[in-house]
Amino acid sequence: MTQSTILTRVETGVGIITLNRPEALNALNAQITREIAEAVDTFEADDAVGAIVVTGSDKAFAAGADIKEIKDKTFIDVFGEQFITRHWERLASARKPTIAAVSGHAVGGGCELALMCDTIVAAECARFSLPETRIGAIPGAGGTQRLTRAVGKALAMDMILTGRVLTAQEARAAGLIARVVPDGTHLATAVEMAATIARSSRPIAMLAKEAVNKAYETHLAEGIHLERRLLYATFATEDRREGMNAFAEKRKPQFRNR
Ligand code: CO8
Repeated sequence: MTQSTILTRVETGVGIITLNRPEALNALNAQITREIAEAVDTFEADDAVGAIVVTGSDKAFAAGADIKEIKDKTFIDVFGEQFITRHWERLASARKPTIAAVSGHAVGGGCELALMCDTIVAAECARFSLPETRIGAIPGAGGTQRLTRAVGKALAMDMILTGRVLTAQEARAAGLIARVVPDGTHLATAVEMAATIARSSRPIAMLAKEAVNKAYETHLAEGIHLERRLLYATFATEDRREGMNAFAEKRKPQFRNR
């Protein structure tokens, strides 16, 4: 049997997916993208998991699509097998909150995989780039859309057309990532953030995530309308009542995820 290309574990309510193809700097081949999608399916169905963290090694989050695997493909191959759409996008459609913990190279599809997560925590040594035009392709896992929405057109064009590499500090200043932490502490920070999310009410966190993501997909009036509807929906939950009662009674809330 082929050895798995990822490692998974659950810790403090957090499902952790570690990309594990060190020989190829976690380049994303068909097997690893399928296994990531399967791990997301498993964690979404697991009541013990309230949030998901995706990480790589200290040297590389992921060095992009596996160029050696795709270099001989034809249009008919990639069109027929729904290359990228089939497995990669599963992470983007996760309903539970997701965090990318990035160290080292987040290149091409690796950067795009991080961008599929709800937020990104990076070590100082993290480097972000979309250099696909350097090898005769273009970003194809959402990069032209998600990067542009995250950092704006001017910087997205700079990165995509010239292959410019952003340092972690530059990525944070541009709004691509949420936090920069000392080398070696990115995973612990991301897991701590995810554990905080996992301790909150699951349905409330999912509603909040859905509302924020809508800001990327629709116009302002429509987004505000959805936000208001989702806020009203929180009033149908026991956890909303518990959260507000706990505040009034000066005690910690006991969320029951309902
Ligand atoms: N695919 C396959 N193998 C890779 C990849 C990759 N993307 N990246 C690194 N590797 C392999 C190397 O070939 C090398 O293997 P070997 O030891 O057998 O020669 C091993 O990983 C280590 O890599 P390096 O020796 O190159 O390590 P360095 O530290 O010197 O350099 C870099 C690190 C800068 C990250 C360098 O490896 C690099 O530039 N990699 C390629 C990055 C890249 O261009 N990524 C974008 C890929 S395209 C993409 O993601 C979206 C494509 C959508 C197109 C759709 C088309 C249908």
